[in-house]
Amino acid sequence: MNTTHYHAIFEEFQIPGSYLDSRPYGSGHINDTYVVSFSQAGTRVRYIMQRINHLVFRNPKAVMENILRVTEELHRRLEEDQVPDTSRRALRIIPSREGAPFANDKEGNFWRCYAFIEGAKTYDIIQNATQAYEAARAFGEFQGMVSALPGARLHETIPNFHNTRSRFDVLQSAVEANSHGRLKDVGAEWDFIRAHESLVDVLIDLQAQGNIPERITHNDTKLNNVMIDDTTETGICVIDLDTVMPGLALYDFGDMVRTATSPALEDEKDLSKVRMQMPMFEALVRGYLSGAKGFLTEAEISHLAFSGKLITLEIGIRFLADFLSGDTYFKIKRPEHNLDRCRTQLALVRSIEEQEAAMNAFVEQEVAKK
Ligand code: ADP
Ligand code: GN1
Ligand code: MG
Repeated sequence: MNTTHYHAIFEEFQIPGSYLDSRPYGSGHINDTYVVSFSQAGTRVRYIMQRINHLVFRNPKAVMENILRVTEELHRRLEEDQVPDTSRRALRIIPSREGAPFANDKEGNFWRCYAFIEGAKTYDIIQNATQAYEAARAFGEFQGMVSALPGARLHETIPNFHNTRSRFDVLQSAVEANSHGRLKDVGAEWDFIRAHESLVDVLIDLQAQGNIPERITHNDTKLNNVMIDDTTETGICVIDLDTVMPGLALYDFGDMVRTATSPALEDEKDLSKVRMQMPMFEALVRGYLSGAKGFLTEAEISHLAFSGKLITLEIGIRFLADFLSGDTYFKIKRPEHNLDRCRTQLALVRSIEEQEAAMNAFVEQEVAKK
């Protein structure tokens, strides 16, 4: 990062002490994230500074309004429940000098600043079943803690974000447009997705029939959006709150299955490494139910395994649509990056299908236990 240029933005926030240094941070696909250090009475204190991607989030003010409400509610609940170490258990927004939850730079970009959660990390690949359990418990508890958020309905920061029918239709249009001449490279992937088209309406129909309720959900429950404490290995803090908005609980569980059951990276080229590992799924189910069982309906519980398959298919659809449209949405580091990502998703869908009966049997058995 050009520190001379960005130095100005640090000064817009209520951060005491003197600036030390900064560097790009994390492996998110959307925002630009930096870790920034300040010297405060001789101590190095770190912050996370993020430029919100306003091509993805068209209304950054609405995003920050949501996040402010949600983080205030989380801190209130944590304090009410007298949970120890509350300052590390929910994101804390550092306000701008004007008292806003964001600041603008000269180009009109929106920046925000969070206190850095020290002594914890995020993982791109699951290391063990304890992490799966902890991530799922943390996301489940998160849903519980924001369920009674007072005030108006949250803004939909990205409309139709998990509308799998509309995601499918967008891909179909990208196939028809073939704007970058890439359709010839994706025949097998498009065939696979087309053969699975009927899946995309299942949750939408269940919601329309009143069998699955709208809730406040996180909507981006990637494994690397929960911080795991270095010492205790507990899921200490749910982060990346840009997409917290009305949604279905199953979107959250499904994305955990997508990102926490396979031992391969999302962009792994060797597809033989991609697989749904049953012990990780079992840990996710146990962790999620420990945090969320109190409020889940029967229809939600019976679609836990299905949601993993659906959300993995959905993200595969999104990666393929972005590849066909010239890679305008997800950050890429190589020409076929989005296609590689799509392929891992479809391989994981296959692996889930092979084990879906066993996954469902496990859920039933767990629910019957308690
Ligand atoms: P993106 O939307 O681009 O995924 P995230 O908000 O997830 O951005 O941030 C990217 C990475 O930065 C995270 O995966 C995490 O490792 C790190 N990170 C974000 N917020 C914090 C924080 N408050 N404390 C420590 N690390 C953080
Ligand atoms: C993006 O921001 P990040 O990297 O946590 C994306 C998710 C996708 C994910 C795929 C706002 O998540 O929806 O599932 O990439 N976020 C947005 O890795 O589109
Ligand atoms: Mg993230």
